[in-house]
Amino acid sequence: MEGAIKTVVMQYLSSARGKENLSGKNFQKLVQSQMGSILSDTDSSSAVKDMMKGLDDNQDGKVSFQEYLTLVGYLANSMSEQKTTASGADAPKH
Ligand SMILES: [Ca+2]
Repeated sequence: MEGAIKTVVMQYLSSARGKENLSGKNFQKLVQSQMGSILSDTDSSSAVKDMMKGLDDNQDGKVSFQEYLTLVGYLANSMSEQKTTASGADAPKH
């Protein structure tokens, strides 16, 4: 459990490269490298962009840690409801 939380935090920090927010490009890399098997459409950059827009509460074009946690929470929720399958969950949309 602690290891999982640490992974969530460290993945964000290393993807953000010392910045406070993830750029669109770094967000895409993170999603594709770390969430490819539980999210569908991660190979599509337009789908990832749409997902990022849905997460981007303050609409600054970047993903803050809080916004990233929204995605993590969404995925955790999907898993708990067993909606996440091998074929992947739909990306969160607003
Ligand atoms: Ca944002």
